[in-house]
Amino acid sequence: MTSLTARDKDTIKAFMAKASVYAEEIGKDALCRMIAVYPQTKTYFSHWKDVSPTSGHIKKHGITIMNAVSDAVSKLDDLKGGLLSLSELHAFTLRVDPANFKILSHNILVVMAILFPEEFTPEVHVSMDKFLAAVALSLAEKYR
Ligand code: HNI
Repeated sequence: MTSLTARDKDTIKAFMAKASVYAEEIGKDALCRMIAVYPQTKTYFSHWKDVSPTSGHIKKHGITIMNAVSDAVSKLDDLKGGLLSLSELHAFTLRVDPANFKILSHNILVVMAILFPEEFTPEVHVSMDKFLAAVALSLAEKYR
C-alpha cells in the first residue's frame, strides 16, 4: 500500500477538522449505506432490532466509529500501533471479516463526497482514500 506523504497528512488533518464536526451524520449515513448496499454486513448487527436511519443504535454506533476515525488522525505516524487494541477487539471478540473494513471505508468516502461537494476535491479524495485504506489495513493487523 502506498504510504501517506507529509502532504497527504496535512490534507487529511485539514479535511477531518471540518468533517469531524459532522461525525454523527457521516457515521449514521455511512453505516446505513453499508448495510443497504452490502447486506452481508448486516449480520454483525443482528443484535440490534432496528438498523434503519432513525435507529438509536445506528446513531450511537455511527458516532463511535467516526470518533475512532478522528482519533486515528492523531495517530497518522503509527496507525498500526495506534489501532492495535481496536484490531484485537474486531479480530478476537467481534470476529468481523476484515474485508468489511474496506467496505465501510468506501461508504464513509461516498458519504463525505456527498456531504462536502465543495471541499471533496480530487486531492482530498486521494488522501482520504489512502487514509481510510491505511485505517482498514491497521484494523486487519491482528488477523494475521
Ligand atoms: Ni467496528 C465496535 C471502530 C469497522 C462491527 N467498532 C466498534 C467500536 C469502535 C469501532 C471504536 C467500539 C469499541 C468498543 O466498544 O470498545 N469499526 C471501527 C472502525 C471501523 C470499524 C474505526 C472501520 C473504519 N466494525 C467495522 C465493520 C464492522 C464492525 C466494517 C462490521 C461490518 N464494530 C462492529 C461491531 C461492534 C463494533 C459489531 C460492536 C457494536 C456493539 O455495540 O454491539
